[in-house]
Order: sequence, then C-alpha cells, then structure tokens
Amino acid sequence: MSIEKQLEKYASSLYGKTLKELTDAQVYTVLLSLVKELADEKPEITGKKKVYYFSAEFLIGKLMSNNLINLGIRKEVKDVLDKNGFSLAEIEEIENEPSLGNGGLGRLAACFLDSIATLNLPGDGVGLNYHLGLFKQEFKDNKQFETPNPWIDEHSWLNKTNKSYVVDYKDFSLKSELYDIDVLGYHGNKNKLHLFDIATVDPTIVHDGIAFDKENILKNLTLFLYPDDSDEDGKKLRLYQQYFMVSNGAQMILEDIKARKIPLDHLDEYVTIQINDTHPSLVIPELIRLLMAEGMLQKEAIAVVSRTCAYTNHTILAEALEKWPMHYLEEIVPHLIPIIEALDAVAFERSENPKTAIIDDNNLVHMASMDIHFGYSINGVAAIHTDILKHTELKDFYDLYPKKFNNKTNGITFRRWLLSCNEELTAFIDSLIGEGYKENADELEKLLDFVNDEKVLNSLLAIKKQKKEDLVSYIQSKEGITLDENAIFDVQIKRLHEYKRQQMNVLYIIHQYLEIKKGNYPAHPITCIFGAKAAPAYILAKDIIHTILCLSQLINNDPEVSKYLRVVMVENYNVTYAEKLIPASDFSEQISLASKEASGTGNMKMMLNGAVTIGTDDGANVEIHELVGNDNIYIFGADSDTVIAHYEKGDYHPRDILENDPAVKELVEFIISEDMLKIGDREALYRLHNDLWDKDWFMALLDVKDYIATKEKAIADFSDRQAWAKKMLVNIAKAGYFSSDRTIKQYNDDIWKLK
Ligand code: Z57
Repeated sequence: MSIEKQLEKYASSLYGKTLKELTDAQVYTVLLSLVKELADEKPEITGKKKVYYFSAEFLIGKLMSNNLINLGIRKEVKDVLDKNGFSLAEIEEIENEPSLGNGGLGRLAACFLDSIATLNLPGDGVGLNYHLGLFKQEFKDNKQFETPNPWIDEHSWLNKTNKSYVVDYKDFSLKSELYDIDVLGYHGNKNKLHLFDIATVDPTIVHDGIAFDKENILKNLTLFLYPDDSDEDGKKLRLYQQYFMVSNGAQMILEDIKARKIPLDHLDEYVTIQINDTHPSLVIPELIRLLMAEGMLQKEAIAVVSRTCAYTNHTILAEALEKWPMHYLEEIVPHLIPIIEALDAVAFERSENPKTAIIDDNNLVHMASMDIHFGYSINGVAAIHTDILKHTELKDFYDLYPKKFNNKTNGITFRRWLLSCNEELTAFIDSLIGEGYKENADELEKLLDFVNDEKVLNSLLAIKKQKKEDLVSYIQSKEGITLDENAIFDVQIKRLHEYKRQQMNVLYIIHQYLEIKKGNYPAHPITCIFGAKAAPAYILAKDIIHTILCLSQLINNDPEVSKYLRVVMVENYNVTYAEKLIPASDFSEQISLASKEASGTGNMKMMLNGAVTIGTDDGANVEIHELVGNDNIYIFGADSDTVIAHYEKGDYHPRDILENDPAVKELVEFIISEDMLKIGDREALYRLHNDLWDKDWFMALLDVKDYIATKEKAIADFSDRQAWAKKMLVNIAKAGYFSSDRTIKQYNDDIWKLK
C-alpha cells in the first residue's frame, strides 16, 4: 500500500475523515500511527550477545523526523503532505518533546541508541518513564521559573508491554509496568528503549510550579526527572528511582536468559551492561543478589557480574560523584547491604588504600568505586578526560587496574544533527560528494577537495545565511525579539553551570558594551545568543541567567549599542531549540575551565554545521583542535595542567587579579552599576559580583582577557567571508570523527564484543 493510501486509512479509522479534512494535530496523530505500524513490522536486531545501556536519562527529543529519515520515507511523506495542503515541518512541530534528560549525558544516550541500531548491533536502553520531562523554563522579571513539562498524550511513541516485575523496598513492594519505544536504525532494523513505570503515579500532586509531595513514593516514583546536570542531589526519592530502574532491568535480563536456557554462570557471554555514570550502579549488587536467589554462590555471582558490567564516567566534578549514606540504604534497600559489605571486603583484600574503598569512614557508599572494582571496563568520554581520570582523579584505581581503563571519545548521530536539522546543508553535501558519508562519516573529508572552490564556499555561506534567517523568524515568533541575520551569531547553548563559564561570556558582553559606548565599534556586528536551564536549586546559576537577561534588556533597548551588539537568551532551551540554533551558529562557544568539561557534544554538533569553535583546550575541544588545526579554531586560556596545579596549590585568588587589573575590575563592577541595578535584582547581581571577587571557583577572571582578545580576532577574521567559509568547510569536513557510529564501533570492539 502506498504511503498516501496508508495515511488515508488512518485518517478514516481514527477520525472518519479524508486526509485533506484533518487538522494539523490530527495529521500528526495519523502519521504517528503509520510510523508506529511500520516500526512494528521491522524485525528486532538479534545476536548471541546483547548490550543493555542502563541510564537514568535518555534525552531522545522529538522522534518523528528521525524515524521518517531512518525508515527512508521522509521525502515521500513530505510530498504526500504537500499535495494534501500540509507542511511536514509544521506537522513535526506538533509533537511534544520528550525531555527525559538534563543535557549532555542524556542526549549522548539517545545518540548511542541510534548508532547501536544503525550498526545492526543488538542493544537496548533501560531507563525510567518520567511522566514529566525536565521542567519548562519561563522568564519573568528577568528570572527563571520552572513549570511542569508533560509530554505523554493519548497517542505517543510509548508501547505498553505486558512485562511486569516486583521490586522490593524495605517497607513495601512495587509492581512495575514496562513501556517500550522502538529505536530504528538508519535504513535498518530495530532495538528497544525500555522505560519502567508504575501505574499509580499521580501528576495532580504537583503544585506551585514544580513542587510536589516528596514522601508518597506510590504517587511520585516516576513523576519527575531530577533536574540536576553534573551535580548530584543525594535525595531519597532518587535512590528509590535508581533501585527501581536497575532491579527491573536486571530482572528483565535474567528472565530472558532463563527463557533462552542459558546457564546463569555464562551470563557475561550473552549480556553486557553499560552503566552510564553512577546512577545505575546499584545494578551490580542487585544482579548479585538475584543470582544468589537463583542458588549461585556469592563468590561466583560476584565474578560473573564483574565480567558483565562496564562503567562510563562522565565527569571529574567531585560534586557529581554519587555517594550514598549507608543509613539511606538501610531505610530503602536493606537487602543490598550485606552484598555491598561483601564487595567492600573484597575491595579491601585487593587494596587497603582508603581512596579505593567502597564504604568510607563516614559510612558513605562510593558508587564509582563499586563500578571500578566490580566492572570489567571503565572509560572516560574524551582523550583528555580519560587522561585526567588515569593520572589525577582516579589515579589510585588506575594503579590497581590499569587494563580496565580506556577512552571512548563521545560522538553524535548525524541523522539528527545534520540530516534532520539541516536539510539544506545535507543536500548540498550530497551534491558535492554523494551520500556515502551517511553510512561512513569519514567520507566528509572529501569536502576538502573544495577548500579553494569559490562557488562552493559561497554556497556554504548562502546556506548558513538561510539557516540564520530561519532562526531569526523562529526567535521573533517565540521570544518577540528581532535579530539581524547579517550579524555574527555567537552561540553558547548548554546547561547553566559555573564551570561552563557563561559568566565569562557575560564579562565579554560588558566589555563590548563599554567599548561601543566609548565609540569603539566591533569589526562586525555581533549577536550573543544563550540557551540554558539552571537547576532550580542552583542559586548562582540563576543569578547568571538574571544578569544575562538584564544585560539583554539594557543593550537591546539602547539604539546606539544595538546596531553593533545584541544579546538574547532564548526561553526553555531544549533539543528542539538546539535543532534550530545549531545550524544557524557562526561562533561555537565552548569556554569551560580547562579540565572540567569531560567532553562536550554541542561542540561537535556546531562544528558539523559549519560553526567555528571559540574554546579552551578542554574535553573534546582538544580533539577538534588537533583535527582542524590552529587556523580553523580559536583556542585560548589556561591549559588543564595549569588549572589542576592552581587547585592543588590553592593559589588562585580572583581578588589579586581585580586589585591589579583595572580593566578586568571595570567589567566585574559593571554587574552592580547603576545601569544594571535600575533593571535587575540587587541581591542577585551583588551575589554574582561578590562571588567573582571572593571565589570565582572556575577561574573566569584568569582567562577573561585572553578570551576577549581571541574573540576580537575571530570577529575581525569573520569579515573576510571567503577565508571564513574555508574555516567552515574544514570544520564540516573534519567532523566525521565525531559520528557516534565511530564511538559505538569502538565500544563494541573494545568493551562489548557483540559481533
Ligand atoms: C552530564 O550531562 C554530564 C556529566 C555528568 O556527570 C552528568 Br550527572 C550529566 C555530561 C558532561 O558534563 C559532558 O562533558 C559530556 O559531554 C556528557 O556528559 C556526555 O558524556
């Protein structure tokens, strides 16, 4: 049956109408039904061994566009809709975004599922079905407010299964329900994302923004995703959630193994579990417990689980490494304690070094330590990050288990971050080098043949201009702010965190503002665009948002300044917004304090879409730098060794800089100037100002001068359009390395060994 006939079939069965007669929302539902039917018909990917990617977050984003691309029917659907008077782009807008993740970690998990299926590897995701995704961000009085973010409609991508398990807590048991989402490979078969839930979750307990009753586990277990990124919030509900996820996942795996009549002591030949950060780490004691319940000896259970589990570390920030107080475990999952104590004893037999203990002197259980002792692999997510793990953060573990440590530099799926979000650039690349790069991203390097081709370079500039025009109208409609696509779009989009140093970008903006006021105009008009959510309890992060919004008000309303400089912070930055911002970016702001950003993945998405990085030698920026060379990236700031030495010596004091450098001081003082205090909240502005004087824990003042000078150089270079287009082209051509297909091949070759 043709696509058109099938769509008519659903139009008739769901609404008793013809396609032409439907509303946009009904067309979306009709299309959803068709895609789910086609996905349902696809065979599941099978093989002897399967990977289970355990993660508290899967930031999948809207799925329609990608599923159409992966099914290979996007063009046909678009034509049928056109013919019937609908625009596919507008229909795709209707889908609610499932924001089931905070940021990089959750989005990485989603990219990985796409690549695992595309490479035809058997591999499923295991997580939780949060009813409310990451909060919606609203700005009022230049401040962030949080509201609930429901995404599940009557019709959604979720398929209810009949799988169900019982999860025991100290005082009660919960029966799970399992929802699956099909994960389609590009022109291939499918895997599944398993999201566990309970039937009694009750969204009506939410009141006043996102406040809710924390005590009633039956009503709140899968209600919310915890809204912290690279930060732990060691709350009891989180422990309830984590145990629910891993116990269900472990039971599902063992059920399958038993159904296949595989002897349990051979588990590791059939299953590998990738633990995404420490949130799923309790899978280790839980699996041991379940195997012992099947009659296995503890020693044997520990051995087989240790051959089954592998751990990925995503941060060196101490505040993000989970440590659970023993008394929480006593209160919530006491049946795991004897196992954790046994693991601690084994760890102690291997090393008496207190730094590698599982249970520390304060009776805190270190989840990462358990993963490293009782997993067979530990990897970092970019070369520099893995080096820091080996030689600094986890040095004592590296000395104990050198062979377990390995690097897997992150990647992104090009299906979403090029084919879906930038059809114009995709079509242009197709016309130059064919479509082979869609299966083998390294072929993008063929673009280097055109580095001196003026026509090609002009086309690249024209496509960038088109995507900027698209963004200008989107921002106009969403934010009511008018931008000019001829200005440089200087984009910093990522969670708001001090280590990512949005506050340093703020100081740059203040510098630029003051210069314009003095009559020194930038070589080219520049528009600074931010997108960022702050964790609701992260006060300083909210102060930084407030400062950006106040600056935006001050600058955009000053006609003298706004000719040269504009500032906008988009509301509710999410995956959907990223898909519009990234293709329109000229400058990619990747300015974390060296050593602190484990990898970053926005840097890769921007480069792939022809933005040029302004960044520190941190995370994957280091590898981008090596690939594109000095001429095609703007690197500045202290390197990671310098930064680590400052922390070790404790000799960084921002006050020293401020007292000796009037130029830097002028920028910081502007935060509490009359101009700012007229617009903003005194307390918030002073808090940020005082922090920069007394703490500046992430050393914004150390790098700010180099940052400003580097940015000025980039602005000047931007004016030579041909030379700039060359930089764009080299960035696109070298982005192939950052395909998550490459990353997943490496996970499979070195860790999972599936096929
Ligand atoms: C998170 O998004 C990341 C690390 C964490 O420990 C948590 Br919790 C959340 C991010 C890193 O900050 C990024 O640098 C990295 O690219 C991403 O994880 C994926 O590895």
